[in-house]
Amino acid sequence: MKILVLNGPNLNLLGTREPDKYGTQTLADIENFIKNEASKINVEIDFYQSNIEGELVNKIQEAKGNFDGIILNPAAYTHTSVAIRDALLAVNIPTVEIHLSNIHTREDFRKVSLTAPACIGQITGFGTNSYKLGLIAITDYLLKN
Ligand code: CA2
Repeated sequence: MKILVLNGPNLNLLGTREPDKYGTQTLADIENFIKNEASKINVEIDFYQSNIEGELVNKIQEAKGNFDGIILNPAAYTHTSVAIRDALLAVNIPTVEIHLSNIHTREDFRKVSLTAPACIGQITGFGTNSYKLGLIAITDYLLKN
């Protein structure tokens, strides 16, 4: 099973600023963590981050035929991106949206996700463990569907 882990804008800054909101782990730490979890269950991970909306759209389009599922933290594009939502709907690859923070306890604009309706579900608020929970959710879904 092959899973694409896609990360949106500013997540490359993780561990350097705002540790109260997003924790102290870097994105490289999260990549190692999720790849280690995936290796235990024989899942192959491709891990990618971009600050550019179109590059995330390209990655989603290229995932068709190459990945069984997607774990997506669209970061700020969660709340704005019709383009990412449309790409997810176009490729129709099962996707779990994840967030480090609980977007429903933050500012009102973060409570709305344009991308979640194109996903099979959303995991939000568990810090780095949101990635692990996303992996459990997507692999379990793919085994049953
Ligand atoms: O909680 C999440 O995972 C978010 O997707 C993170 C996004 C935010 O816009 C979403 O509402 C929720 C922000 C990622 C920015 O990460 C930073 C890391 C360090 C310093 C500054 C930003």
